[in-house]
Amino acid sequence: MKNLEVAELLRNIAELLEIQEENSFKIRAYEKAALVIENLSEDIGKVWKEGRLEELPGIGEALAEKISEFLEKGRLAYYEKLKKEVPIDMENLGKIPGLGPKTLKKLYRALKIRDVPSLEKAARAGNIRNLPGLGAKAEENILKSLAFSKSATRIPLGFALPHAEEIVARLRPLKDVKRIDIAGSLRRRKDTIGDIDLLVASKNPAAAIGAFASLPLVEQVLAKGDTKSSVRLKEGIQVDMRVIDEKSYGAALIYFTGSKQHNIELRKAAISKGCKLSEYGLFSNRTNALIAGKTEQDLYESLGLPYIEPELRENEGEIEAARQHKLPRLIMERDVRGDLQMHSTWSDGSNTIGEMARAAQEMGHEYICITDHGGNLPIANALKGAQTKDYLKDIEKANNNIRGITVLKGMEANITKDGTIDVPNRILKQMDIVLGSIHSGFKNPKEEMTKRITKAMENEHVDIIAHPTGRLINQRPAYDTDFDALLDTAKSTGTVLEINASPERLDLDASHVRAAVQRGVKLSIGTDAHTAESLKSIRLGVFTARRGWAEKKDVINALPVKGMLAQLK
Ligand code: DGT
Ligand code: CA
Ligand code: CA
Ligand code: ZN
Repeated sequence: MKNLEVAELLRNIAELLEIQEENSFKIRAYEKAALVIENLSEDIGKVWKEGRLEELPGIGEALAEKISEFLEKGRLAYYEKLKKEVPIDMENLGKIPGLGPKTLKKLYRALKIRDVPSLEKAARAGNIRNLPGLGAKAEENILKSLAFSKSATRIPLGFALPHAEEIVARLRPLKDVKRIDIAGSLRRRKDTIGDIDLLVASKNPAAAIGAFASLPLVEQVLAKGDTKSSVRLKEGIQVDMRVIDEKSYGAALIYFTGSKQHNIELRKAAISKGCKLSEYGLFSNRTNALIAGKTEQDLYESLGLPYIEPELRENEGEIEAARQHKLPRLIMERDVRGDLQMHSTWSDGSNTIGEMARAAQEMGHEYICITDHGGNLPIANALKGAQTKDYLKDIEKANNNIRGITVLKGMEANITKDGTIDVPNRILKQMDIVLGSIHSGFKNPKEEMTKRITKAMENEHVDIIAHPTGRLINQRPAYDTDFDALLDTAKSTGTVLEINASPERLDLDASHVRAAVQRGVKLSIGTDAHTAESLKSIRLGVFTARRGWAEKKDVINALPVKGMLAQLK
């Protein structure tokens, strides 16, 4: 789909027009169209081919013509002309979070900043803090944003995992592969990964490596040695594979799972016991004998520790907790009994309520909550007040007709700029679950964002704050909030915070989950699925919960339906 590309084009045009101080109606028209297309659930290419561009809200003849030209030719003459007129590299500077055209214009006038390198140079040199209206805080934010843009080359967990699993599934049956596991940050279920690491036990490393390097998914073999190889997949991801003898497999799995910091701490623990730890095993200093190495359990045990789950291995207190036998009993995929956020054809989803419910029932869910968009969100085809009755009837119908699953009535309502909910209480009241979420105004100052969300939490109808930080992995950083204040209000109002399991969100992230768990704030896991297929991403939410040290008791949808509903306001 070219939707994001077209949205970016329109947004770039809006920014260029703003720098040129064009008429604000014109600028807003481009911005609005960008938002519409970004949130469109169908392929813009398809809409164009079917001649329906002008049916989209906010897209008139002139815009439709420009979008057509871009889709047809891959470029837009009007945009190229604008770019030539403006000496600033908006395409790249505009991608840096928090840098709007107004700021860029200032930076250009004062410091001749026209591209990313000149921006970085000026920020590092401390030249930005002295500009009127910018200051030290702005300079710091610019440096942070530059770091964010650089880290955006990492691969989202939900994209990498299926590729790794496919490789494992192809190699596992081979006779030269005795054991195989995903290792590295992917095994730790980090939200983004640098590369995929695989570990194999084999008596014939050459054969295992040969099979790996000739997999159909492989685009290029980057390195091929006796016991290790690196390849690049057609999807652009690098995969490192290491082959090791079975007697060292557990030690190697610990070593290559990492994190590096966790390993360093384990090595210290080994030294204090008069031993040496490497990827080959735990050895006695005195006799050089192998003490443990075949399994991870043996090895942790020999270090005087219980087994530590991979998601916890970040050297963030897990070794200390293990020593004191205070490790959490992490929630598991099978503990989750339902999915608390999804959309249907009643708003911007692609499947009917019945199709969503059937797919969820097949996955083994005991219940789901349909949470179509309500309120003032034309881009997501939000439900109008008058549709509520039929919407709820449709949910009831699915609930009655589909056996083995409870279908709950829900709505995802917007938190407006001042923190009110843009759906009337008489409608909210009819729902089993109301999600409150932010879909606009992401760049408001910290105090305002915090106020918006805490005010929404104080609404007696809002049960869950959906995607509470608004981050989109690699695309948009979390909006600025006082997260401790959010936790305080969540706690005092009994509002649940969502772990949005959608592969591009994972919001809350692990560190926020951990803070919520410590504060005793309850969590929910929801896929935010817009298709039946994406219901499967529920596991990404569970992984994130686990990385945040969450137990079954912390997550409301690990409860049976009655108990879960009893946890709400
Ligand atoms: P990534 O790929 O950037 O998301 O992060 P990781 O953790 O997967 O790191 P990677 O792929 O460089 O290496 C995989 C694991 O191998 C890492 O988690 C720990 C281990 N490892 C790599 N280099 C070192 C090292 O220099 N010292 C120690 N102790 N372990 C290492
Ligand atoms: Ca890695
Ligand atoms: Ca690696
Ligand atoms: Zn949403």
